[in-house]
Amino acid sequence: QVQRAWWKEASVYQIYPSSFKDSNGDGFGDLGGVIEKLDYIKTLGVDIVWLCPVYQSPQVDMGYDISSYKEIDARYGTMNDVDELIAGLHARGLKFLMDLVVNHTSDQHEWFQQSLSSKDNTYRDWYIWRDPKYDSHGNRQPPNNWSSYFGGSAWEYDTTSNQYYLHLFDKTQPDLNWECEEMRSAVYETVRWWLDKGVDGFRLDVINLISKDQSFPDATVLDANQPYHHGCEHYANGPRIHEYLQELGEILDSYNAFSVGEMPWVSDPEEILKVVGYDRKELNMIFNFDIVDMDHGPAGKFSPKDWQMSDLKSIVSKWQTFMYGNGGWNALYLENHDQPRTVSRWASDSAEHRTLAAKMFATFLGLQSGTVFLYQGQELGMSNIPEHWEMTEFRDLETLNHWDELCEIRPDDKELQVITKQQYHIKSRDNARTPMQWTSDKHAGFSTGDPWFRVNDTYDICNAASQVGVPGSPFEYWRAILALRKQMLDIFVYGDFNIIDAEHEDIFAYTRTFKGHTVLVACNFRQHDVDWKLPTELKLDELLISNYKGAEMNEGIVRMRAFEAFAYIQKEH
Ligand code: TEU
Repeated sequence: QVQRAWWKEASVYQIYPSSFKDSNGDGFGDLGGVIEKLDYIKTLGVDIVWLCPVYQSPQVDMGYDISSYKEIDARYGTMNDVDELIAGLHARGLKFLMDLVVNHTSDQHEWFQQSLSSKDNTYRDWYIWRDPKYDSHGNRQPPNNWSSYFGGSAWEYDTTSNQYYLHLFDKTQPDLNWECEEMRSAVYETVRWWLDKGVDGFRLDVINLISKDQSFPDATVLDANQPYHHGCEHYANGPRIHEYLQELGEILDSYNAFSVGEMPWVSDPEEILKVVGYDRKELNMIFNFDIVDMDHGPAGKFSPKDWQMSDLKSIVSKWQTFMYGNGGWNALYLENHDQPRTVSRWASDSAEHRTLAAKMFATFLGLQSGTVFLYQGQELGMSNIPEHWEMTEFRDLETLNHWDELCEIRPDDKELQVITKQQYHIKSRDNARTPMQWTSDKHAGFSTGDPWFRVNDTYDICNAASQVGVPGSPFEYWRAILALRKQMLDIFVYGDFNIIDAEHEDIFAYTRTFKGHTVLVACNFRQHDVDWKLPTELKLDELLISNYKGAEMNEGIVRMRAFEAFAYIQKEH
């Protein structure tokens, strides 16, 4: 018997504020814009809104570099706007999640400025400082060989103190030292401060990276041509992670708050169960990266790799079954502000197939076991930035740093440059960050000014105004999926999950079962018809939802049309 909890029954809508809605015409989305669109969000049928960081920030990494935890960046508005937003959400029965980034701060944060100022400042120990190493020629080297996720070494040298500080992300994002008790207290105090303000919970940025192996060992060298290496084995779910998460979890639990932790580079479900196990009181759920890393090639995210249906099936099956059977819980997602658009990445964004594919993915994801996360624009079937856009249109530091490094290291390798550019068009984070498409008016109704990031060319055919209330639209389809979860909580939230026809290369099918009731969900991931032999124990009895009019069946064979998806409930026979 699975434990019931309100956060298991909820669905979440994620807002990337810069690109959501601009209310003052400066070209950046803002809090006023979010407030304007609360009824839209309510109509969709979600229960919780997760807002990406709006804290004061130099915006080197779009707000994931926080310079003050208790101030709002002027780009987004004021603290009054936050209060108004919380009140507006609560008045509609919606809950509010802040995005909390406490693995690192901005280098402009007062804590870091103090820490940097001298070796004996009381804040020195709030960040991770280490002495240089020296090679056999006496040349100064960083303390170890770890790479930063945004390029180069993970260590930055400070001449004044002759020490390096650690930054797993950009050099303007120094890592906090969780070994330091005063620092932890300050973080916990911040968490309480926001909860007291009326925030209902947090999405915790890279929260599994906070505990590092204190001997800071070198990373294993997988590619000897690279100067720096992925050191995650020494800090992803590191030595003291559960201790810290229990301290944090105790506070969250005392407020009955919602928590979802971002947890890259850990795929061991036993380890994750220690975080999300119902009785562990660490976090409610985490984002794992197995699906979204499926098409990352051997040389990293921006190298090509074809994914196989069998990969997807074993990943989904693993998490669904393991968590269900062991008192854990899943966060279900395909998109967020770091991931490209699903229709373009794994299906088709052609005029003919885009909306079918969007609805197929809604069926695939939305009827699984877990809490559903929808990212702004996903409910409209928004697609990646168009192929003809040049490098000058890209904005994200991850892509831009990667490109600069590539051009520097391999200036003459034109072929690699072409391949890599294609990969940006498939996987760059920028694909998710183009402004929200509200209408077919100028700038897609996102802003009256010049948008900070170019609006996707598709806005005339893909926008909210042409979808809300329009039968057959991706928006209305998502709305129906979320409503179905609510109407049939026992099956869709608490029911058992089973993969059907596990070997099939084209059809992703599963059942959800609760106390003798079974729903069959089937999705054709291909752009063409697939004849699927319905397993004999299953029947197409009563149609719950489909992106076509219902299945076409002949003598036990279902002809599944391009990107067709459906759910049927079985009658008792
Ligand atoms: O992301 C961390 C992360 O692990 C990756 O998804 C990262 O964004 C990148 O795509 C690796 O290829 C979180 C935030 O979601 C991201 O926006 C921030 O840039 C990052 O942490 C640093 O705070």
